[in-house]
Amino acid sequence: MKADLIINASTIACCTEGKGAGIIEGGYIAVKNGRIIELGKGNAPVNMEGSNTRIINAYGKTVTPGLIDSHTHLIHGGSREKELPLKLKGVPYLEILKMGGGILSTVRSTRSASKEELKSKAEKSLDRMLLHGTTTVEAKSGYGLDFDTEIKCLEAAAELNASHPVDIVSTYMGAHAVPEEFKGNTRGYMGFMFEKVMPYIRENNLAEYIDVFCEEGVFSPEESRIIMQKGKEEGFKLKIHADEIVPLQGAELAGEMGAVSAEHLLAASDEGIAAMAEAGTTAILLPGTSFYLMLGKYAQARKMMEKGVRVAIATDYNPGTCPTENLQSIMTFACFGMKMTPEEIIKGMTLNAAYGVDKVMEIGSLEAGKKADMVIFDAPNLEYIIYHFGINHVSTVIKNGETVVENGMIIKNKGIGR
Ligand code: IZC
Ligand code: ZN
Repeated sequence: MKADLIINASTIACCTEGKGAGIIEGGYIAVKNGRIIELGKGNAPVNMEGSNTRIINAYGKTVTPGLIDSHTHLIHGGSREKELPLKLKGVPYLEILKMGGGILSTVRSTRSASKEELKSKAEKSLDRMLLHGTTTVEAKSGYGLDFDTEIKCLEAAAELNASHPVDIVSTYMGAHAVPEEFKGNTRGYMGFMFEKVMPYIRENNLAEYIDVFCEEGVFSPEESRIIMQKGKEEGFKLKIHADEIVPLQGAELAGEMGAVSAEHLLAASDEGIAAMAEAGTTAILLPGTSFYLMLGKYAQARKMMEKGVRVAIATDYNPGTCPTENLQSIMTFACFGMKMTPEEIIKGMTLNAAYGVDKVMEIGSLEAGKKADMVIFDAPNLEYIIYHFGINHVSTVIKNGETVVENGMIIKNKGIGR
């Protein structure tokens, strides 16, 4: 039997259900066989302190659940730093896409990369995520668009899920853009996804979700509805990139379709917010993207929370609109951009993010019975992590009860807890 005991933690953010982040000041967490068995304030139960138990002294430190990055475009080839001059000249994101750049430029790089190349690039990203405290990540395809490349990307994600400590939740996002070979024939491309790609992914269990980029010049709300309906019929759970730039009633559509999550939502209407609250759709907000697209505008997190919508926060890690794997930087953007409190933010990257990927029974909070996915930050409280921004505060990461990061460095142990 393997056991760990964290003692003397200055702050434990349990992130359990209810108001606030369930803060314990000065506490302990006991872990056995990869699960949390007990936690509380004050001294640890004596019966844990056997010779097989590893003691971790977290004095002066903050313990949180393993962070969940609930929206990323993990697998892709190439990078888009060459778009910087265009961005600085003020050429809008959707304009760059229309010119065949943006997503379509990453599609070209991804198509020409081998599966091994994609895996080794994504593995570096997963390492960075883990070092910054992320233990579960949602990963969307959508830079292949043709059959072979989409499958290559989803297989790469599945193989990395098996070999890397970070758990990956996979999403098929064929509806990320209309590929050049179907230009002007969106319906033809939709038919191809429905007949050729979705059934194969389903049969081979390569994705749990589908996602659609409902946006002006990409997929209209009508097309998005058809894609979501078809995805649902195939047995996928639903996600949608909704109201990112142009208000298209994407939030309303998410509620109507019973999507697990709607993401971005900068331009979501009051009716859309109400529809999401009614349907229990989690809002996954991506403040790093607002910053990086220089939109001068953030999603209305405070209003969504007031209206009873669960708010999760993620990186949107992708090569065009938010090239960072670091959720700690995103905490600072969420705080200053959306006026969220440190407790709301940590809940957004743990419990609410677990709702956003429908894994709340296993992860997302520190409570007896859940997986021992935990981060120890070298910071006395949550505020400090957000305040001292742009650096990595993680000292230790525990995944399934195994220490995978120690003193801020990865201890390589592939296939842990499996
Ligand atoms: O590569 O531009 N919004 N998809 C929808 C993205 C941003 C990623 C990209
Ligand atoms: Zn995205």
